[in-house]
Amino acid sequence: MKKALITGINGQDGSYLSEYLLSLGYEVHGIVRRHSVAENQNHRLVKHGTSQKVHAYYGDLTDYPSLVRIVSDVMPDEIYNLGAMSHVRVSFDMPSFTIQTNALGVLNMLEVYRTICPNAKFYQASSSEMFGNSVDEDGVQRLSTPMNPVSPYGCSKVMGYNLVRHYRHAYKLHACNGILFNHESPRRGTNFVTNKVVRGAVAIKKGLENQLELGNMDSYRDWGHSKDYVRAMHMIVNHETPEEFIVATGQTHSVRNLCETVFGKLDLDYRNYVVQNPKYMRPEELKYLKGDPSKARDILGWKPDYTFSSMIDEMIERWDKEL
Ligand code: NAP
Ligand code: F7E
Repeated sequence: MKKALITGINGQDGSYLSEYLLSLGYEVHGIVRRHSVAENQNHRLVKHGTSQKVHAYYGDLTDYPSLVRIVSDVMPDEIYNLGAMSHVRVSFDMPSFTIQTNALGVLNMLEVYRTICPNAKFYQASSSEMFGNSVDEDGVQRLSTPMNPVSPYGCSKVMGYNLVRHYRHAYKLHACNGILFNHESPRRGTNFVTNKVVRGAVAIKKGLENQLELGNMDSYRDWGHSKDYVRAMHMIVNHETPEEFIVATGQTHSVRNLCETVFGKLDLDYRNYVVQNPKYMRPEELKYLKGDPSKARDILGWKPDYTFSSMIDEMIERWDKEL
């Protein structure tokens, strides 16, 4: 039985990945952070019925001794480093914590990996936010597109990405990066735009709220489903050679189009309900993302099961039940 260790196991991706690895017969271990409300530290695992099936340990990416203890105890075959301060807007408010966790945290994990279980395989959750506003002439980001991050989050992820490549080359480790474009689901945090729009539209439809406040509606994102993307993580780490892969849908939608689609599915016109609030704008915005997933498709055989539309349907269903 293979052993996987997941940092950020209580996050959106961590919860789907643990379910997927359990379905493949893995023994799944994960790191959770202590929270003053104990129920919150593993709430996604409890909610989706996996808390009793995984082994959870208190730890933190910024706390090196905790990582040494956990990795020595588990001796994993595969490490998935998903833990991060993952909200781009919040990274402008908390730049130091963001860098500590998303950049120095990767360094901590790599050192522990290199010294304790160098024969394991290592996956790093890298992000399309690393590209910033670089776009190739044909309107796509690919592995050769320059990285010019435009947020503390993007800067921290570039550092993590480069550290993984450096450790792979310097110490001959099986360490790889998945550069994942935005991926969503009913489990997405409610302060990310997709789930915020879906929750808000369903609340308006039910007469519980009467408007939705958003920031910039003219940015474009390549949105896929987390469930499809965690399958890609497993494929990337188990590819015979450690490499970089882009995971994306190859399609892009504006935030405005997202609103049109979500409200439209509920027979509402978003223009009657959505208002802009400068509080949700960013000091610097990443305007446009559209990824080229051809390497993952051709080499790994990865392809998504969900479409933009079926993903939104699933998210609407969650809020319809919950509100
Ligand atoms: P998420 O829902 O925010 O989950 C992040 C997890 O990291 C949470 O469980 C969080 O713990 C944990 N965490 C935060 N700070 C930590 C620290 N200092 N030490 C240990 N754990 C810590 O994010 P996600 O959407 O699942 O994303 C997973 C990873 O993929 C992240 O690294 C993210 O940056 C990256 N990524 C995401 C996307 C996307 O569109 N979703 C795209 C590209 C890359 P709590 O549960 O206690 O808060
Ligand atoms: O914003 C705009 C916002 O916060 C998407 C993370 O998973 O993907 C995610 O980062 C767009 C931006 O995601 C609101 O300005 C408008 O243009 O959902 P988001 P993100 O910043 O793209 C990348 C790939 C990651 O790696 C990150 O971890 O929507 N927008 N109005 C808004 N965004 C939010 N959150 N809230 C609004 O009210």
